[in-house]
Amino acid sequence: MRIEAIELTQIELALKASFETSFGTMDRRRVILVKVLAEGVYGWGEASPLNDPDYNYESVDTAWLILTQYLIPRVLGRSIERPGDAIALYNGVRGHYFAKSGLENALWDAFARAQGVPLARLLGGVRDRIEVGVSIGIQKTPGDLVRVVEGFVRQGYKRMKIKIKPGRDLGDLRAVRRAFPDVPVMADANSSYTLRDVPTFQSLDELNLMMYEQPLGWDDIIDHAQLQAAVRTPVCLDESIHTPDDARKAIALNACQIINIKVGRVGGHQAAKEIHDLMLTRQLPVWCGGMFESGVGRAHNIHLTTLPGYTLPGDTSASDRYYYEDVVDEPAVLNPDGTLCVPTGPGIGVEVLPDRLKKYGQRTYLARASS
Ligand code: OSB
Ligand code: MG
Repeated sequence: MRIEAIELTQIELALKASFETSFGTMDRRRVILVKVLAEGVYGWGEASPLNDPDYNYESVDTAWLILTQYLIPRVLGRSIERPGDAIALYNGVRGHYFAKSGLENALWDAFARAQGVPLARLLGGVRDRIEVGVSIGIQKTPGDLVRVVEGFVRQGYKRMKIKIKPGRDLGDLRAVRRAFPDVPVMADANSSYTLRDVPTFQSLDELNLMMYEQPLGWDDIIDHAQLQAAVRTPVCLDESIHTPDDARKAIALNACQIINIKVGRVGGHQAAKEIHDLMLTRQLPVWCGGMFESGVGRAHNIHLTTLPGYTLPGDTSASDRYYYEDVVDEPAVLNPDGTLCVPTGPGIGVEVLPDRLKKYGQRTYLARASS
């Protein structure tokens, strides 16, 4: 398939409720939508680093720069046989996986559309619905948190992920546990603790949480192994896993028992699949993380989650949990049993609405191959 044109649109959507984590508060979400045109078909991807470089080193502006200056010039006019072949064309560009995933995932969508099959089929998916949970930001008080959790439990979400930071951990999680003794609950620290906090995690062990997500350094796997050896609750890595090699090393060191796979953080579906396959052969569970994606990235997450190793509910909540209005038709809607349906049309199975791109677009870029 020859890559003939690539179009970028940066959009900005207002969040229904601001989202506080250990690294800051977010009210508006900017992402870059990537459209690829190739031999009569198109495909959509989404580059979704955070607005600012506070989750990892990428931001929306660095992704725009890397896409326009380094990735697009390397793939434009080139022919590839499989979507993952694009990686070899820009492998010389180190890191910047969110930028790369926007491009690679647009190619996955285009290949699936060209074959007339849902992306899930191309990826090797085995489910037509996926179980989902919700990620809940730090609230003003533990009482407020319990009320927010209650709302999501009522809607049917399968597990509650609570953001924590030093000083906002035991009190908040004990309050949630007291109110909901049987609901699956986990905690995400976004790298806000150090090994000095091991006793805090040993105390949290009493609450029977599903896992501690990324408690320590954003690029660490050594200290996490020390923490895992000191606690009963499984450690799950998010920020630290950028490549299949990172996953292999983390497992070899016993730094975690679970991995949160974010397709953007690892550069696209090819690497996400390799990490999934590695974990499956080790009989270790994975789940699909999220980055407050728009409808394009959300659809990619949903198709990815159909692979057999995604045995824990992911962070891909319904569209109305984040935004008043999405940029795609149909938006993802929560079923009463806490699942999302996998779109059945070709590719990602949702269509980007041109009027919404106009309404929420901030800048565009178009590059065409010379014929
Ligand atoms: O650490 O998983 C995270 C959102 C933005 C950046 C990092 C994270 C998150 C979430 C929310 O937890 C996931 C989602 O609902 O899309
Ligand atoms: Mg996380």
